[in-house]
Amino acid sequence: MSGTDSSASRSACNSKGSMIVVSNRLPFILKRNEKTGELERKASAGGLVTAVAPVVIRGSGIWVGWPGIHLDDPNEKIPESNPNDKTPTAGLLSEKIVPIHAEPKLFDSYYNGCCNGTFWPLFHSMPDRATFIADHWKAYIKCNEEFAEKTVHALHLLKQQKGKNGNSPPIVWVHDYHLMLAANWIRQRAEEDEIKCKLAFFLHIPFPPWDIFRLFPWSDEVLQGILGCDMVGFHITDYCLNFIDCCQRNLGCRVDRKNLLVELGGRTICVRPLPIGVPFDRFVQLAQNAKPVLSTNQQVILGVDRLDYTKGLVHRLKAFERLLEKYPEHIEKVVLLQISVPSRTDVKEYQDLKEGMDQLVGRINGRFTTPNWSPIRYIYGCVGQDELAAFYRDAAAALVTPLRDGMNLVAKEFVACQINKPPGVLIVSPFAGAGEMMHEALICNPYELDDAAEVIHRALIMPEDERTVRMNHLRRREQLNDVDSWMKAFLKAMDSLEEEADDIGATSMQPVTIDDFDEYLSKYIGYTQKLALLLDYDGTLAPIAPHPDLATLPLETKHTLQRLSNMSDVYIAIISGRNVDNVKNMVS
Ligand code: ADQ
Repeated sequence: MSGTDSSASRSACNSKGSMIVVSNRLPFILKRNEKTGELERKASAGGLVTAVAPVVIRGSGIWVGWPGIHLDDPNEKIPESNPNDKTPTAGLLSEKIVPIHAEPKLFDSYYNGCCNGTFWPLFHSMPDRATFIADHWKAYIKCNEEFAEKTVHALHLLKQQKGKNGNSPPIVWVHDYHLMLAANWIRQRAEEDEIKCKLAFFLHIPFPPWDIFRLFPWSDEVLQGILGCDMVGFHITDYCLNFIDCCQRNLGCRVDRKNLLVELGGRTICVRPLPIGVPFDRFVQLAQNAKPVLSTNQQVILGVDRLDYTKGLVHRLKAFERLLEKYPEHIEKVVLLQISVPSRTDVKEYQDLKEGMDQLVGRINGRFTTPNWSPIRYIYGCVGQDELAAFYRDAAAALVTPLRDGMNLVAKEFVACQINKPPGVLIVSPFAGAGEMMHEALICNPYELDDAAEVIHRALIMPEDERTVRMNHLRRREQLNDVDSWMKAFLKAMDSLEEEADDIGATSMQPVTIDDFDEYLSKYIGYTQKLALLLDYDGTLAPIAPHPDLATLPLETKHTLQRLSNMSDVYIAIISGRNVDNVKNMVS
């Protein structure tokens, strides 16, 4: 498969109204230059920014968020981007930025206390790690109010601006668990000021089941906050259903599970699965251009994660240790390369994890190291995108085994970078959103160490043709469902996608190809893991004969059908104008 085929679904998209993005962080951070004392922008390179920033810029929209620094003077001007800046936010003018300022202690209580101390573990179904502290919740409310106020200010700015999107109402897109209360206040204040807008929320982490969610003492307020939106998006249908369940059981809302709708206060809120993708073609390009960084003949198993307890790193190391115990033939032949980017380093939980990892790596290496080889290479740090693409490209397998994860972009980036033959093998946890949809990966329950060791062994010895078939399917799906198509799906769900003439032509004029057919079928076969064969009888299974009773099944066809019908994941249906008994007679 070519990694750079272009498709209509991946052309740039525009929104009908200007877009205001509201996220905890701005799409870049501000740093003070130590020599000049001036503020400077430092770019962030995430997929979300890559997809969303161009839409905001083209539609003359605004980004509301915290700049990553507490400024003494809140009126200090946000600098323009550096003239050499080639990142997607380079075109985001400072007048299109509305920064959030918060008193440092309050912000810490909101961010480290409530967001990362409560919602992060709770929403990842780890309630024992969550703290429920009223002051943190109060700080969360205050900060969300501040974000809401600044968003209403942004709406006023758009109203004054006579831009290209003047006729359609602006879209306000609130992101993630930091801002679950903001939408309701934005709606109320916009209504008071007679400003029309469409409101959307997207959660990047899982939405937990009701019996976990209700542990949060102020869970009703959270739901009411989110339901201030017109559309609420999650990565996968399971999270949508969890949310709908909570709305019904906590708030007594009328809900429609089939069409994913919730009713509250006379409004109907749409809930939609919108699985995020990665900038696939950019990763292909990076992989094509990156110099090799692994100088070893050993097979490399790769792990790339933020150092977070949800990512299952301790379990992963233990599974690798089990592999070496059970299959000593891998000793001196295989290396686990774990790259962990420091994260939330001022939180004790994360400091403990770092210490635990250091000790475990030391213990396993101490146990198995030989004069020529150590089983684990551990990089505690952030690596550049080029280097990352080279690691992805050259690894024999990737271990993406979180205990819980909203989606997990690493799995998708790895797949995009598999441009070499034979390709590597993706091992993914069923508890990541990615595990729900990347069916051709090897699925591995990170809690079950023995089985995880078996799965790693299977990946290491997998024949080339099996690797290739699996990876081709994975790559095709991720290329089609890249981050731009996620952006389009979002705008469609908001009924705010500006159809381009090219797009309309492309979808209505292009002939259906075998690839389209494969893609269509893979949705059904892949999702259920079952194969349904719908077979026409006369003229297909049996040759046309002068009389219907003479149209019998050839023996070979009969045997094939028998073999298929014995497989538990294959369903066979015969389509015919004959009556049922007659068809049964003919095939039995
Ligand atoms: P995260 O929890 O941060 O995202 P993930 O989706 O894996 O998790 O994204 C991590 C990103 O950081 C990837 O783009 C990866 O390349 C990069 N990264 C990780 N380690 C790195 C390292 N050592 N050096 C350089 N880069 C590194 C949250 C949710 C996820 C959801 C995303 C997007 O928790 O479930 O997929 O948002 O919605």
